[in-house]
Amino acid sequence: MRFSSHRAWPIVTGMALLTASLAACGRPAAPTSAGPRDLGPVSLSSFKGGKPATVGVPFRSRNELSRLVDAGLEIWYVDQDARRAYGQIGQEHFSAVQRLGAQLRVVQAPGVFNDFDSGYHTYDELKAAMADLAAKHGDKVQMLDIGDGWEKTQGKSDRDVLALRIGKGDPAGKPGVLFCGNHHARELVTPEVVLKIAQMLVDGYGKDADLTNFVDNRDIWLVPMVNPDGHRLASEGRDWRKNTDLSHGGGTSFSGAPNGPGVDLNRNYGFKWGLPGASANVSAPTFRGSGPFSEPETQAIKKLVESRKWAFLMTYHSFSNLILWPWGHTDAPPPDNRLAPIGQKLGTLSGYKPQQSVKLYPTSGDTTDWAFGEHGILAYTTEIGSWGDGFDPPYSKLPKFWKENEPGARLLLQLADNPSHVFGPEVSGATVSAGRLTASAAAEAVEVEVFSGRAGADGTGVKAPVANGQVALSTASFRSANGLLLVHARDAKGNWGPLVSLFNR
Ligand code: 0X9
Ligand code: ZN
Repeated sequence: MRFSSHRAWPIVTGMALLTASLAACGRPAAPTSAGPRDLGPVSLSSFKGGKPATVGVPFRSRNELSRLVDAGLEIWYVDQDARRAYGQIGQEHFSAVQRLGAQLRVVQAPGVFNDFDSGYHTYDELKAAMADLAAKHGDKVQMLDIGDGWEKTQGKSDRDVLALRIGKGDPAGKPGVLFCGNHHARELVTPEVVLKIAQMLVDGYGKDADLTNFVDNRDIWLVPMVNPDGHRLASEGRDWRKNTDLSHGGGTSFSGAPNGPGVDLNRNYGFKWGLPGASANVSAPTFRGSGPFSEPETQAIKKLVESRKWAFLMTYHSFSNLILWPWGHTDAPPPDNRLAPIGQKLGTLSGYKPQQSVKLYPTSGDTTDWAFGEHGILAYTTEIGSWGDGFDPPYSKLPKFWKENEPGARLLLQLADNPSHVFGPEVSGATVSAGRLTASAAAEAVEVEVFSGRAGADGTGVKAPVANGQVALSTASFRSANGLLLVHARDAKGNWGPLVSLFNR
């Protein structure tokens, strides 16, 4: 049974609960510092029915890890402290990895493969849910077709890369924020989380002051399913990662998943494309494509990104509970001092580990290196879920993943009008009562300022001093159509902090 498409949060039936708890019992424990359970050395008999083996492998250096990836090891999880990588290897790559001298061990596979729980949206259901949001909230939500899946370009199927654009009024000049999901087909949680952001925004409009500010004063784009053709295979229970482009070779069969034809969309972006950290082998799970942006799906994102200016891009993946930022292709620190501190905040809010992405393993041609390297967009990857969750956790875990990721999505929307606000002091507990705004401010705050309706340039608002961490000011003179007040604090060095919204009522 599938739940009706417009209801992304199905009422959990008794049966679904029972299934979820059974699944939870059968799931192997998340890796401890000792890692997933060791099941012995890898041999040819580890590839049961020609299927890839789940493996662990020690490595000494990042370059060594890179060489293993180039030889066909697909990494899912890296234990940096123990210097062990865990993932999957297909039989066809086994000898190449062995030739590098790697000590491959079979380990307990992650998660329970649920074969696409009925709560997850198929492409058709997602499209219907997006259309429904646009139909019900036409004043603030638009659904747009931003490009084709590869199959559509061949007349083989009809799947598009679909986007929601959320914002009220003329978007010109408003800060742009882009959220993407599902570059990798089997990472099932990721389109759901992006759809949840859209639902949060429309549900909270007029009720939650921050969300009202975001809808009124941001140009928010959501592309929940960048890889709709691949997702179809995943929704049929296949362990698929890439798109389904057959034009580069690699055969026509998807039964050797995740090896086989298709391009890794997260290696196909045109910045430092072709450097180590992506495979030139068509059948490998990290095949980079025949050239930068060889795929219609990445072309769709390129066209969208190049259509306006953006403050942030967030792309959701699974799994490993990580927050990652550029660079992924080099150890060099990224030339923007805001990337790391905002990434650290995202880490604190989600409970995930924040790090520069190359520290996980090197990649070239990924979304965030391109968005940042080519366009200066502050771009992040979030890897949702633990080893125990795998790529296909029970749908009943969605509320947990949303709880972990909602605050980070809000942070990016909040900072979008000036990401440097990450360096300033925070304001908390702001309320308006009987015509007076009161709030607390971080210890280093010396002054606050208030804007009405939408934020102005730093330093141009109505000022009030901070005394003993407290602020009080009359709101009688503030009037705006949306009833919003926006308040933030400044430290003695002149750094203004993030703007907090509240209703002047
Ligand atoms: O390898 C990827 O594309 C991402 N991980 S996943 O398991 N979802 O496939 C991570 C990309 C981030 N970039 C780097 N680690 N350099
Ligand atoms: Zn991924």
